[in-house]
Amino acid sequence: MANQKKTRNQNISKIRKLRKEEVSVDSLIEGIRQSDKASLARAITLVESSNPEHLEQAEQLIVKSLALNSNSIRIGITGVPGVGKSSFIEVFGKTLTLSGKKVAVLAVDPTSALSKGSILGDKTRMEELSKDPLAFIRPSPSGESLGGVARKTRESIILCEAAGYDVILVETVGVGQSEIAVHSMVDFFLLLKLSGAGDELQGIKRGIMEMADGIAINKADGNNVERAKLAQAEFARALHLYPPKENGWVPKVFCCSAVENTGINTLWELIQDFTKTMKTNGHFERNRKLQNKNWFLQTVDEQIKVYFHSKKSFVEAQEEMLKAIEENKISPYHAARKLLDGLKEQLK
Ligand SMILES: Nc1nc2c(ncn2[C@@H]2O[C@H](COP(=O)(O)OP(=O)(O)O)[C@@H](O)[C@H]2O)c(=O)[nH]1
Ligand SMILES: [Mg+2]
Repeated sequence: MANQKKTRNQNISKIRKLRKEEVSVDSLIEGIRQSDKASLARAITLVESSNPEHLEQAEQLIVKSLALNSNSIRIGITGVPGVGKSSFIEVFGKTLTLSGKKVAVLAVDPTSALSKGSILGDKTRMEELSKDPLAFIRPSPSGESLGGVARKTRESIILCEAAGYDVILVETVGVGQSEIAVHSMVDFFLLLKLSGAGDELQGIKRGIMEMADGIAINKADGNNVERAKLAQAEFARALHLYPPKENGWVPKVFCCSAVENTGINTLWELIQDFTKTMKTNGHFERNRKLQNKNWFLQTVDEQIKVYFHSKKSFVEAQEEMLKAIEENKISPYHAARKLLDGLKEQLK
């Protein structure tokens, strides 16, 4: 009995807390305009929520945020776990805030729901930045799929921009497909690498060299400096073998160290040079528009899938086909066609 009462009281206090937390979209937008971090954090929580009641509010927040002008630069940072991304962001972020820039740090880590480790790691690695009034740090949204996490992060970028953040840094875990997702939401994509035992290009993920706008050989400090320089030369040579990018940009390689705070200014100059060049030749805007169009198309594809898989008749027809395939009565391709022809009939 006592336990039941306790649970009931807990539930009541939860409901009260939720009610208290409810704030209107307009007051949140006002807070965001004034760059109030608590309002920004709340808005992001709404965007991340899977509660259908929050969906509409989240959409309104995004629409209103998009209407606010922004002149931001979005930078993606990738590299294998342990390469030093978070430490790098701490030092890079501090350099930017010292020059008066407002910096938002977001992360895409679809594994974060499983292992809370990376979030804790980031907090300790970004100790100074997390206390900085000009910086806003938000750990990766949790979500069951990379697609879900990516959507939430994209929308968080828009909210941060509405709150006046000039530089948006998006860290990826550097495993699986998360780089591709982050690459599709940023203007500049930075790859962090370590100098190894000589053959630097071995083991590098396919496609990642083509995605990078800059490559930083990290931890170039102590007795690692020479090796880092050799790696830099090797990467520079390798990059020459790639066909030029459509936007005309030639990716650059440089050495850096978060411990000794070297190479950080080189990167910032590189990014400024990149932004200026891309804005002049029109690729900056073009790329953002292309990203938006791709994002739209991808969402439509996903939603179509979700819609059909939620339909009983579709699931049943699929089961039927699976059974026929199991019994060797139909070829997989034929079965797929038959199933889709049935759908097309229904849509007519
Ligand atoms: N020597 C050296 N160590 C570094 C540097 N940056 C990070 N580290 C160390 O590398 C480890 C991983 O760093 P972290 O920033 O968490 O990497 P992440 O997993 O890519 O975010 C930590 O032990 C850091 O102290 C650097 O510039 N030089
Ligand atoms: Mg990290």
